[in-house]
Amino acid sequence: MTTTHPGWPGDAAERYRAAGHWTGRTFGDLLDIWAADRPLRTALVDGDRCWTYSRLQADVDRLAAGLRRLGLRQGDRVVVQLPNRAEFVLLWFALQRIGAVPVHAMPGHRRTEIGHLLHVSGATVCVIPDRHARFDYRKMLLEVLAGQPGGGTLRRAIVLGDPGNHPLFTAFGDLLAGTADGLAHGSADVPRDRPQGGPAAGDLALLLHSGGTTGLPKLIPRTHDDYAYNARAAAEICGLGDDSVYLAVLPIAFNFTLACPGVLGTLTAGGTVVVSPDPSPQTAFPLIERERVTITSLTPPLVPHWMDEAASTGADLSSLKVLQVGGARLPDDVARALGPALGVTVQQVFGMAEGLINLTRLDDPEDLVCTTQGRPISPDDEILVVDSGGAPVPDGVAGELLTRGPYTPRGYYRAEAHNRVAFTADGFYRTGDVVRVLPSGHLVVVGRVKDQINRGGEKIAAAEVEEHLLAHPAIASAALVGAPDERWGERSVAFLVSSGDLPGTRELAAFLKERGLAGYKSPDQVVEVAAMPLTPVGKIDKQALAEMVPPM
Ligand code: OOB
Repeated sequence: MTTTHPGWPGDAAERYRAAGHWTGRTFGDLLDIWAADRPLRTALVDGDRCWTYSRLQADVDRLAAGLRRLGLRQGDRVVVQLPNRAEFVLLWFALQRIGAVPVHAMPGHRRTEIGHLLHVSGATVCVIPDRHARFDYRKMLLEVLAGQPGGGTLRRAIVLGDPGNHPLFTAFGDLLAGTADGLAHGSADVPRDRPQGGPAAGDLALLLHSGGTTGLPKLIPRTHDDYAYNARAAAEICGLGDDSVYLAVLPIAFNFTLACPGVLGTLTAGGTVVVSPDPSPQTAFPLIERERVTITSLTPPLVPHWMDEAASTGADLSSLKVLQVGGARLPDDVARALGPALGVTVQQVFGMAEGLINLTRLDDPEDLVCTTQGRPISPDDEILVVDSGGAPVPDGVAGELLTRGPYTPRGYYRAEAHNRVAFTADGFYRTGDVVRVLPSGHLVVVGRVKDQINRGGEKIAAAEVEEHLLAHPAIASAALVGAPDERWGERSVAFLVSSGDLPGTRELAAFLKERGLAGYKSPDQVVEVAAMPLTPVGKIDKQALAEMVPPM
């Protein structure tokens, strides 16, 4: 037990080591092994910039040296909010080299989410782009700081692009060039700066944020040992090798894109990672053609766009062999149509930042691929399916999925009270997902018991949004529920009891934006009710509300 989060018990850790899952290597060690093994192979491509494994290692070392000169030390947390650029990968490994811990933020996160991540993690440094998708991240960060009495723990922000002239900001480019902050002893060809010591494989490697159910999202502590195994196991199942080319279209900060097998799995296998600046097929298809991409991953709402574009353009997608889809439920009929439409093998991915990853296998029969969300990637993933009283259900019956295993941490970061609810006494994580297990071990996701809306892969914690809605002067009571939706799979519907002139959907979105909430959390639909339906114990009856949603 560390002070910030519970670790795996000694006997479990011993088993995971003995089984060869945990290898005792940090991500810094791995980068060195890869660079020695295949120095001249291409590791990373972003537009017309390209890194061999050896150049990747050299740039990571230079960046790590720059970060150290900035004062970053082992164990420091760093909030990373970068779009899909090669610099994300360089920075991530440079932090690993130092033993500093990236705290993953999504490009869509705004003041509220970033403020929360900084606060919970106690990060001293934040890394942002200057502008991205018509949004100024520097301005946002200054607003976050202005809103933190005492300024919090943040000391420095590294800006990819133009840092402007605020003293908080340092240019990413200067760090890489060794010229940051007038630290003149750095130069473009600094020797490798590798102090003795450094992180151990059991140390914290990164903090992922959970989709959240109650209140604000929790942070998930992932270690070098567990996360490297996650990426390696997924890469093996996907048959990745040194001829694999992975296109990162979803945000690299997303666990799916980074490690399932994604960027890290591809690098583990000796392949090439190509970065796509956005997930549109108009951007991705030319990259697939030019770089001969073999595998990529999508969330379900993107699938129809990719299928439409494939039918209407002459782009050569013949190199693409595997298309992973996950993050939200892929409808069975879409799964069936997708393979033939793109000429690919479809793989369903049911994963979570908390750990457990399920994949359909590339040689699974079509029926399993199209109607299930895969099976666990590790032989040591433990699965329990329980009823509402916590008792195991008979085989094949739906119930809540509980899990523990070699890459599913035993608790959230700095969340002792919540951990007692989110995990069982013997360390199983309560996923909140309702599944059915088939005799083959494949899971079918049939529902959810957590108070969360999955809007096409983006998770919305109802409680968080409700709290913001209640801050509106015209709203007396608020409840957010999900409703089936053609485009998103699920949309968010706000049921509101008014205490004045009730705002419409647009007005509400502007109100929530003003409060610094990420845009995807704004309700898609607003429904006024005179009073909330209540359960026998007097709670808002969300099941009743879900049945009251009018068509949009
Ligand atoms: C992935 O991770 P998170 O942490 O954003 O969300 C996890 C939750 C799961 O508990 C489940 O409720 C839902 O997202 N989910 C799915 C699903 N994949 C995720 N529900 C139905 N079908 C699926 N295929 O979303 C994530 C992490 C790693 C890989 C892939 C997805």
